[in-house]
Amino acid sequence: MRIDVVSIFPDYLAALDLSLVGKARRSGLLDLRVHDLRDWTADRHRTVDDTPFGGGAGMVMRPDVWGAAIDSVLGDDPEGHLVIPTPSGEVFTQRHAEAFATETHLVVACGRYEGIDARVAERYRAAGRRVSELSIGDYVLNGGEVAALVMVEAVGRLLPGVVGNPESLVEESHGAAGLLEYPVYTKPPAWEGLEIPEVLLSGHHAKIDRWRRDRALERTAARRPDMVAALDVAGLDKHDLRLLAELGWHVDGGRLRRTSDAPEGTGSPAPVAE
Ligand code: JB8
Repeated sequence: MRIDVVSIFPDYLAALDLSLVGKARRSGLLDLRVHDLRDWTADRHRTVDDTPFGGGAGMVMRPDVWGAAIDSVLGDDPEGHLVIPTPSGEVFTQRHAEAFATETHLVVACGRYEGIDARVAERYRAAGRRVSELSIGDYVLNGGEVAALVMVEAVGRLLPGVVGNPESLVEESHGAAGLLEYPVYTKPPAWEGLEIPEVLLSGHHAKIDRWRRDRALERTAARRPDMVAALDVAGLDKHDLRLLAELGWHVDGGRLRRTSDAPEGTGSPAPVAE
């Protein structure tokens, strides 16, 4: 797979030489190219921004400079998919990462200031390109570079051959099960007066699997009630449903719903209003 990242701070992407993604690049599984947007400026000052039409604070990135950069890195590849990190985008999830990992060519356009002139996304969509405007979460960064790092790492680790043991991709949080991961432990078995759960030493694999699933359900109910509400009831067994009932969730119209007066989040009762 090829990924081009275009930025006015290409050094921000230096971390992609490291670790798993760096190894994928060196092995040839990932052809990752980082570019300086200013290489496509036409003036002596290498200007990439200007004042916003309609007024307002800050500066907006010029569409002509971005158009030249994007045309150049897309070349004649009809499959190139334009990805624009922006706090106004839809939220980037593991589902996006999985879909992107099946593609041949992504071009990630990292904006700064108040963002990129809206005609850039419009122009490539009008030309029949795939264009995805994506946010990595509900907070605001100073530019798209950190979001690009997140997306490249999330996609890169899913490319065939990149993660040594593909089984480690199966059970993880935000996978198909729709649950957070269970807690994990290693040596020493006693540390600072804390012991590991005894069942993990039992060698009883069915019991360990059940214990892990219970902990995953508890964590998900406490931390991510939105994920519990989105669970496919058909994928739950009677033990799951009994535990979820204890945690304040019941099946209603084929979906999980919070039982009224159920314990909130951490499992402690909701505070009573004064
Ligand atoms: C200017 O918060 B973000 C983000 C913020 C940005 C730009 C891109 C992404 C461009 N500010 O994900």
